[in-house]
Amino acid sequence: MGKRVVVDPITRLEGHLAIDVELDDNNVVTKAKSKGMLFRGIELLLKDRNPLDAQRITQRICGVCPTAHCTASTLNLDSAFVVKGTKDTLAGAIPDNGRIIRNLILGSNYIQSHILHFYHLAALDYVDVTDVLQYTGKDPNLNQVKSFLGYALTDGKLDTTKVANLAPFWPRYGGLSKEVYKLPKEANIEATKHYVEALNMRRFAQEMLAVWGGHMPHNKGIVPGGATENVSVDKIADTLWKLNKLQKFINDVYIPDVLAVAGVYSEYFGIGAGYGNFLAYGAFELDTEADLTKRKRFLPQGIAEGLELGKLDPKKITESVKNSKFDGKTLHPEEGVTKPNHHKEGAYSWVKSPRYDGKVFEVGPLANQLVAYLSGVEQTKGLVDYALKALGNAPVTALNSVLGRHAARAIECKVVADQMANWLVELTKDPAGATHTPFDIPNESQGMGITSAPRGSLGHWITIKNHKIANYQAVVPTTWNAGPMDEKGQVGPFEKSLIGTKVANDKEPIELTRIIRSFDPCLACAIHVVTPKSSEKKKFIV
Ligand code: NFE
Ligand code: MG
Repeated sequence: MGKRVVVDPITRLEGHLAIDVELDDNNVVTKAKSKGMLFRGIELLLKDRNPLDAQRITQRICGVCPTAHCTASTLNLDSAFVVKGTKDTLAGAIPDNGRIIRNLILGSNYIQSHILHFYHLAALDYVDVTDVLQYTGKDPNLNQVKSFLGYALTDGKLDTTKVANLAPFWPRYGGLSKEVYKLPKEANIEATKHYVEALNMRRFAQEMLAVWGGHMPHNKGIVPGGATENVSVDKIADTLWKLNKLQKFINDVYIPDVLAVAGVYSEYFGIGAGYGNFLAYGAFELDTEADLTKRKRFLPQGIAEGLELGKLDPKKITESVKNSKFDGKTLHPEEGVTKPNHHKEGAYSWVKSPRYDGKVFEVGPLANQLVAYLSGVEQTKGLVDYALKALGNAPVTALNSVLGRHAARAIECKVVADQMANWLVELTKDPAGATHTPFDIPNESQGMGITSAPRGSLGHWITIKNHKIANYQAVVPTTWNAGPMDEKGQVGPFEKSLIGTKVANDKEPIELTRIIRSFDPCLACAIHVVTPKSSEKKKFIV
């Protein structure tokens, strides 16, 4: 048995994830387990409720991507509900303005989420904020950071016994090592400035969402039948103003920073490869074709095995629970069950293992952008080719890596932001047009809502009986990526991407956390948070 290294919890991601790996004598990972540490319960909570509640309740799965759950649940209900007084499903009858408003709401969440991930979750793996102690200029944000770092100084020098005061900048693997944190001083200082600026940028994105969705999180704008808001010139102008600031930030700051990190840490193009199988449901509706596998989407739907593009067949999706803490067998989500069993023999995660055609697929911006690239989406193609050239003519296959995931996320952020400007212009065509179609809820029905969340392919499935939810299942991006080994012995994408990695220092395995963070995990989504041991309400003194 090799050396065991456990990282529990991995910080700077959403929720509670542990990784448990075995190293050989050369410190190379030979076995890896990805462990979701909390029970999910939202699906059980939906049973027997009014189907309309799904739009409200599933948004509570997660504070980062409630918009995506709102979108998936609404598409799900669109496909299960019918246009008032007819038998046609609502899915084919969404008015154009409603469709576009939905795109704007989801797009705002993408931009917020991708900026959040790069700057506030991942960048601290590469950027040494402590170089700001040497900053002598007048930038107020940098001087604030410098003064914050002052909590850990003794005689003007960083004192590693005091760094506990420096969260979220510390604790970190690699300490003060310049072999681990390799960016030059000026780049570290500049990136820290952008870290603070990015907070403000995220605010603009959230506000843009609120213009069309009422508020963020848990918007009320995307509903079965279309959208609740009407179009107005004020809303278009307000959104454009905010979007322009975000586009400038993405072009002048985010993309250059990702390329700068990629240039200095180029070995990470060779670290963290997954299976090379990618799955994308697609997102951002360009028409209202009722069948979601035929609907035209700005981010196209498809699967890529290596560089071979294929068509998605949602019937081929299953979830295995072999090593998950649930009873039951491998099922399609339409028939999925949620039967928790904390003490199940051999099970090591609360995450299920989604599979496509029995095989393991990775989801996320890399999957979306690779499918878009192979489908010939112009905007993506241009940016991917530009990035690969800027990185010394790297081949497309190099994207299957830690840096590939970061680059794809930045590219996705830009193409979505740029397209949002086009949608705003499109709204000026018929501002008085309807945004919503009235509907009936059938006595019995089934639905499917598939879209892409910021972290990748997200699907909701519903069965309605007696006008109530008889079964509801969500198969979530981080479930695809973080799931454990299945009954065929195939490990999940996180596990696959860790195996084969050489760790320089097994006490501070930063290679492993860099790999995991490149996926942008969200365990709240993957599992949903319910405390299994206690039903006691928390008490607060106000
Ligand atoms: Ni909780 Fe989520 C996104 C969804 S991820 S963040 O994006 O759906 O698994
Ligand atoms: Mg599920």
